[in-house]
Amino acid sequence: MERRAFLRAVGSASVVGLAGCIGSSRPNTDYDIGMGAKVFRPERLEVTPGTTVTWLNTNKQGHSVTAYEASLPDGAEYFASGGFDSEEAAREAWGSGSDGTIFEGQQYEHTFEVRGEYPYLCIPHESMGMVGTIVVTDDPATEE
Ligand SMILES: [Cu+2]
Repeated sequence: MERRAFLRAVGSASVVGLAGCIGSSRPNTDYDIGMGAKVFRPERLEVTPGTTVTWLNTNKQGHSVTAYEASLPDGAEYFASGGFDSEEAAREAWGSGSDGTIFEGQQYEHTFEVRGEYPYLCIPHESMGMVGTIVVTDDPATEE
């Protein structure tokens, strides 16, 4: 009798646990932009100011998220995986030791405050068209 009561309690607790964990306990599905073979998905993402965007490398190859510095909105903070404060520094670090690489299953995130368009690239795959754009707007399109 005691054992049955125990099992029933565990059973109902785990159902509650599953319902409450969507998103938080499954980090590999909790991201905004996936990095595929040579592509960011989606390529263009619109968000409201103050949104934290999360990239996840869903691919076996290493990638980077590196902002095009000259194209950022006025007053916007520079962003790049590896934490570099300029595009030049990010490219140099990649060239000398692949610093800033996001490996398979790893994430990178950045919070966007200033409205405008933020084009960015993946350093090793830029020439193959692996580029993307974050658009920060008060009226984002719902496509994601
Ligand atoms: Cu890439």
